[in-house]
Amino acid sequence: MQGDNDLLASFWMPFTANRSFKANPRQLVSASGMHYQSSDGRTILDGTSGLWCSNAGHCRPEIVNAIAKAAATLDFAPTFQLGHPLPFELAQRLAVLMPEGLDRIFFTNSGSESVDTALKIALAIQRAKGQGTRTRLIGRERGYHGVGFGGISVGGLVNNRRAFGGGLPGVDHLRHTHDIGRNAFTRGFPQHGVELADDLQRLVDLHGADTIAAVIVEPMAGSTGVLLPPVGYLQRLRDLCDRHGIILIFDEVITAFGRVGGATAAGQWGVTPDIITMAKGLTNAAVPMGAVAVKRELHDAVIDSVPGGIELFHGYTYSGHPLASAAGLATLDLYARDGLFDRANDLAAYWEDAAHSLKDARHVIDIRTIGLVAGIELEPRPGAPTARATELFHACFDNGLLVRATGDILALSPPLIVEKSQIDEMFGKLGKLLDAIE
Ligand code: PXG
Ligand code: PLP
Repeated sequence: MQGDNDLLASFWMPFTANRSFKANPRQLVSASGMHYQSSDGRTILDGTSGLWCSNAGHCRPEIVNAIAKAAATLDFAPTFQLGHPLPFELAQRLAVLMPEGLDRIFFTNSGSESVDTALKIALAIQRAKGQGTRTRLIGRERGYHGVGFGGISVGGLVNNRRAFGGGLPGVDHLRHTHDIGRNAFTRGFPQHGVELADDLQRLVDLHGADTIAAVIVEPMAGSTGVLLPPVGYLQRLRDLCDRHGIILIFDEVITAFGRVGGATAAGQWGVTPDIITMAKGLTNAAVPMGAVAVKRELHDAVIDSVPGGIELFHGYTYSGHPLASAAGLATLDLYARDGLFDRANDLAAYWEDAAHSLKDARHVIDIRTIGLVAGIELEPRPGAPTARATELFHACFDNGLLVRATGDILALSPPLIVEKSQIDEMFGKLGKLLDAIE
């Protein structure tokens, strides 16, 4: 017999301990602004913008109405060899937010698709420029680039890789930049570690620049625990890529749309890559959508390399979907109208102080913040790594606060509409729960 009488059985949940969830389910049933409502009737303060994505807060009427209107006007139209107005408008608006030069936009449905798209575009660019021997892709340890085969190949998380075979051939990795020994409790960017960018030079020396197509990094590694780039690191990567003809991709699925105080980390931190991947905050997560921004001359190289017909054999049925495009336009309007990127900047110092108030709390071995994101690293419980953070995640939820736990790190990334009193509430609760947990 198909199906099951047990309502929870059929949904194979993503990145979830399915058995323990289904034994003790925690469900969210509605949301508004800074809060979720749980199925047992409690109000939960959203310390993580869902999964780093609802940057303008939940169920904003402007976005809801735009989606409803789009659904009733043009529910779907192909973008293969046909068009409809909304994605053109959104691409043009998005281009304005990108760093100078990156004004050609490809639409996807997620961060993972954006990453695979960016990697494929990088390969196509090299080939179009007569550099077809450049097929090698470089990622970084502790990088998270989603779950497509491209993304897990350049990604640097063993759990996301080991069950799934060898991945793409010819991939290599830079070392990660996380160094608590030298950088613990630094405010802002860590002082130590710029030399780790020279790993790219080592890979050039090892493999030959003429085999390397692209390097992809998160400007700030989000999901592996808020790992900030050492001072000078991103610029040095940029310089090495320029010297060796390597395409630099910034994966800004988390950092774009205000998280670090600007439209992109690239713009905010003054280092311009060749390609930027985005998703999440693009539509405030109200409809799935991702995007890839590409430097105009690199885009043109691909277009001009083909005498006629389709230039890039790539695209998704839902690239530029009407509902997603409408949600994106309404979201960008909200960010601009409410000045939410500036708000993140204005609140950053308060946020940093609030996070660092936990410096002497039990178990805490490092605190890192930038913009409206914080990583709080805990001493692993002896013999039970990750258990402490996982228990804290559950304890926070039971006490009305949503945080993320990754390894032994707690990550907070609230909607950019957060109030100071809610920041106090978040770190106040965390402090008490840290005290209470073993
Ligand atoms: N790149 C980066 C930098 C990401 O953070 C992806 C790609 C993949 O995006 P999609 O939309 O395919 O999930 C991400 C996603 C967490 C967490 O708990 C982080 C992500 C997703 C889910 C959970 O830190 N990042
Ligand atoms: N699989 C099959 C059989 C398909 O026909 C398609 C698209 O037409 C896909 C996968 C890809 O789906 P999407 O374009 O939504 O990524």
